[in-house]
Amino acid sequence: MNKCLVLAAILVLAALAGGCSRGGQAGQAGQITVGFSQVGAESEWRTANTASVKAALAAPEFRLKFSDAQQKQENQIKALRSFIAQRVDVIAFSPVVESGWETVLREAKNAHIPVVLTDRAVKVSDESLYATFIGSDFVEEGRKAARWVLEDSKGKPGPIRVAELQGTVGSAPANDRMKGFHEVLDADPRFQVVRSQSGDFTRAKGKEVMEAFLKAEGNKIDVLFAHNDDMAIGAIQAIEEAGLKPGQDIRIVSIDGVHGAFEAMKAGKLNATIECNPLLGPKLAQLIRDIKAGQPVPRRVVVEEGVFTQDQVAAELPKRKY
Ligand code: GZL
Repeated sequence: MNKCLVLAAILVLAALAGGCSRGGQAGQAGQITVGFSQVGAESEWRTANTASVKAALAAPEFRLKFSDAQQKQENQIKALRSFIAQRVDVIAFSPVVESGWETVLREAKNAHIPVVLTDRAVKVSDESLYATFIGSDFVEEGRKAARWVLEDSKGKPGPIRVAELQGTVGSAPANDRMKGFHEVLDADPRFQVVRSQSGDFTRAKGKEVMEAFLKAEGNKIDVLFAHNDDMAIGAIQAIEEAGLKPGQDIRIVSIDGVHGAFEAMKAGKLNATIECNPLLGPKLAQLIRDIKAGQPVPRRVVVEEGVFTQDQVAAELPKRKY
């Protein structure tokens, strides 16, 4: 009888020990438990980004805990604190805005949990609060949009009246795309930015703000720069409802390169989209493996991306992966 009790106790202890490795509840031995906090589901880009991350971290070596913050920083901070309490192996997240992360990132550091920034950056006083940042160069994306406007406006006399639909207030893509766009455009005195306001990266808000722009400017807008394709697609609806021809009466350039943008270009309603690659999953998975294996990782991993205009749609659309 005693032998049975001892054997049972050994089996129970072994099971508990196996389940107590970092990663909270019983993850399989050797799995890397990853806590991922996503911005939300606000755009086609975000949908593609989430699909890429989930697909890459579905590999058996990972155990993914995924949280959707619905574009609220407080939800992301709660999620990060929950990942810390669950003692995940690595935290990865796309910070909805640039500031306000110092405290929770210090809590992760004190818990010896490495943090990977994906897609968007943070502003912190101590760069050691995160291991690496994988994402696009948003300032360059803004410059590319302005360079397209300059090219498209070659030979046109001023004043050329520009409206700008900004992304989420305080977010790295909104701040940096605006910075890059104005760095290039403001050098040409023909351009007047008559309206600039946030559409929060969504189609609905993009349409609503564009309606207000058109009303305020008496439809006298020549160029629209939208920080993402979703807001441009919303604005296209507003432009049509105002009786104007998007892509002709108002020349439109936006950023992301999502499928909807290629469809809009095919219909002649959008003139150009600056690619912002959301397919970060595979590179993120490799960074997490390397961090877990104690390998050095670069502080910054930039993704390559192009510019697409209407004349390229036929050739490019079949090749698009998002
Ligand atoms: C950019 C990403 C932005 C996209 C938007 O990397 O953070 O957020 O441009 C998305 O479509 O909502």
